[in-house]
Amino acid sequence: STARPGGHGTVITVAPTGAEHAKSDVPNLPVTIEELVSTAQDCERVGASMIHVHIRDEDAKPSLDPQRLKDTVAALREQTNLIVQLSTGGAVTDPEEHRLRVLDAMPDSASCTMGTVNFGNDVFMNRWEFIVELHKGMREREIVPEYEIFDLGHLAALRRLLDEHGLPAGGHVHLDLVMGVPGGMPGDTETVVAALRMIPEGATFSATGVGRSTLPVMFAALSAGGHVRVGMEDTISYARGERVKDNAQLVARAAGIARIAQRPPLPVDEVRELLGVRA
Ligand code: KMH
Ligand code: ZN
Repeated sequence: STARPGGHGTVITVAPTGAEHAKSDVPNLPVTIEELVSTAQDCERVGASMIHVHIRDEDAKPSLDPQRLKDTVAALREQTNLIVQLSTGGAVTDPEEHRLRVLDAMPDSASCTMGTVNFGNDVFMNRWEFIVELHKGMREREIVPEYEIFDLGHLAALRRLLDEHGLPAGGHVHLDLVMGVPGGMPGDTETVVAALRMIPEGATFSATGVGRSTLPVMFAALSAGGHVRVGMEDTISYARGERVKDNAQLVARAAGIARIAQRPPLPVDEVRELLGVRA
């Protein structure tokens, strides 16, 4: 992956909101379109090139409302230069048809989770046929997928998907290792190394460590040539006993670590080229 456009730089994705934290528990979580845009701008300024978006409704509850998704994509496109990635994962309770409909909001990119996984006390359901529908739906719309890998078996499923159904829009494969979810793979160096052997040839990968695995996963991913995803979807604690101030604080820390690793944050236009996302 290091010989591709983008050289040795790092793609920093911010996942500012997610579907799991309640606004009442985490008051600084961005939930309105205005809060999301302002967070996105702050994160862009300190080194993010892509934003992984979950939206919330008027009551700050997770939502997949089609009009609100379209308005969010439009607002982020108008007011930032970030690559806009919508979550098709939604919340664990979202039905498949609502998750598929996310693609009609026409983001630059969308997530595609590569298998079912226990998710804390819940089950995050991703049937094979649903995965195939998402993959094809994205290709028809020229949306670039980011394959979400919660467990090592999901990498075997990704190989099967590419073998049976071909490459995604843009011709490049990018995936994200989501590590440390209770029920999924652990967030540690050994597991990053195990994943490396199963990542398809020529693919790029980022990694995100949930909760206290945030920093170990970031260091392991950077040293293995990977990219990073950070944000309050995955981490609300900055250090032991210290809450995250805002998403930009997490992006700024990742950018600093990436620079120290001689893997500086990549500008958005280079990331578009790297991932095959249209300008
Ligand atoms: N909220 C999780 C159940 C994704 O965005 O694609 C799923 C998730 C993955 O966050
Ligand atoms: Zn997500």
